[in-house]
Amino acid sequence: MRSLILSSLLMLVSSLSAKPNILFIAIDDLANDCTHTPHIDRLSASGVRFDRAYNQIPLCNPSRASVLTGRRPDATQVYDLDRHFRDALPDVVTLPQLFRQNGWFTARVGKIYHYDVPNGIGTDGLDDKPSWQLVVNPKGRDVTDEKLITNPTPQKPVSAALSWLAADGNDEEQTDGMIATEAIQLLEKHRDEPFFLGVGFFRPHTPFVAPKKYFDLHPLDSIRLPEAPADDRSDIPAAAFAHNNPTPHYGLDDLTCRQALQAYRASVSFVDAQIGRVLDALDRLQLTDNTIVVLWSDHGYHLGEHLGIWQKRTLFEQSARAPLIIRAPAAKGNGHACPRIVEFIDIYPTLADLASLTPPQLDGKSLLPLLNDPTQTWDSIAITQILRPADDRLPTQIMGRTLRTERWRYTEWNEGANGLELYDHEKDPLEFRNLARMPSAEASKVMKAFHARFSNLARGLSPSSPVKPKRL
Ligand SMILES: [Ca+2]
Ligand SMILES: [Ca+2]
Repeated sequence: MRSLILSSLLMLVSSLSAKPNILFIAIDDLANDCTHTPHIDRLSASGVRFDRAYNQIPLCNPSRASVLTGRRPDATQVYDLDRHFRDALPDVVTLPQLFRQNGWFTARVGKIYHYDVPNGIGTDGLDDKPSWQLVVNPKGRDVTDEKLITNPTPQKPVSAALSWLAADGNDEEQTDGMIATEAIQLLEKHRDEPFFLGVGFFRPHTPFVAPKKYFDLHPLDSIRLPEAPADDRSDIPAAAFAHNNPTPHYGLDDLTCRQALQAYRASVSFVDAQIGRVLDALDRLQLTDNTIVVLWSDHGYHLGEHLGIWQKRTLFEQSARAPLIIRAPAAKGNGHACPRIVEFIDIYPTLADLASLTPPQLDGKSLLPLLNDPTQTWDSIAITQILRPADDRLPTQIMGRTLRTERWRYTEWNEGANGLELYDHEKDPLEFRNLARMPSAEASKVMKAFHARFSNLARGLSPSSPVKPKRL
């Protein structure tokens, strides 16, 4: 009897000490549909790829602040690049901080919180000290070679332009190659204790810098810009276009845009190879079976859609949606894609749930049921927002909000009837036809119901309750 009690106690202790590791891989400005990414594909094939995951605000700093606090932008009050979430939420417990408080070793290499790219590379950026026990800030020749970078729009800094460099030298001389090397060293050093390791890659954010061999994977004659109807822009509200990039294709010709797209794709393949190195190390060190891997981009990315939108800061599908893969060891859904609507604020509660930690107040919900059954019914909607500062084009500051269900995208720009957008993803997945301009009876009904959900949000209620129209 005594030995039975003792063994039960031992089992309890062993289950309590079962602390899964977290490998938290953040990529800056990764578009949803990329090619030549064998290592991200490998992770997808062994985890759950979320094909309808939406970030809360498609811009580096505010999106990262939202993911890492698990709060919507209206709680963090971070809408732009220069503000820290602790200004509004001084005592918030961040995702890595929760793990740190519960005995995990927490470390960051590269960009997890916001950095100005490329100027902030090698510094702490807009980091959060309570989150980490250790931080590493590599800085490679992509920064020192800045004078070699091609920038076809010299009036814009390389951080905001479609700028690029097919670089000499090997992967490990670039910042992202150094980040993989440092991450592997940390895995080797800390393999025997529970860890939360944030590995944040700076590419494919502009300037699109990658070693030359990655450009060869994407021959220029295979690169085409996305197509759209000639009158696509006629039904899009003015505020829907990013205030800092209102000119189609930056005024660049087709060849220059295709060169930029080639460079972007090369940067993605370069980052993918670095992710492969880290995943290989996880296997080699026999950590794979006890490590949860999360891969995410801070937002999606435009590559010329709608006759010339590039980068981010829009509420269209390409920007509001973003890559998200979660591989939890033993999750029954591994190897499958999840078609359900999820939000980036769900990442924090999911990881807390997987590690049996009690999180503080959060705005999202755990995706654990979807990790085990990715196609199960999931009653959820996604909300994404963006702030447009007042300028010559928009006389007043505007907060645009968009809502996504499995069928619809509905957007309000606070500009009256002309500031509304509704797209039917069953018939129009590229969002060419704005049904809000001449709404049918069905479209009017849908918009009314969705407007009520935004009102809920403004009143501090969950946007999914209590208005629940059937089958929208
Ligand atoms: Ca970004
Ligand atoms: Ca249109």
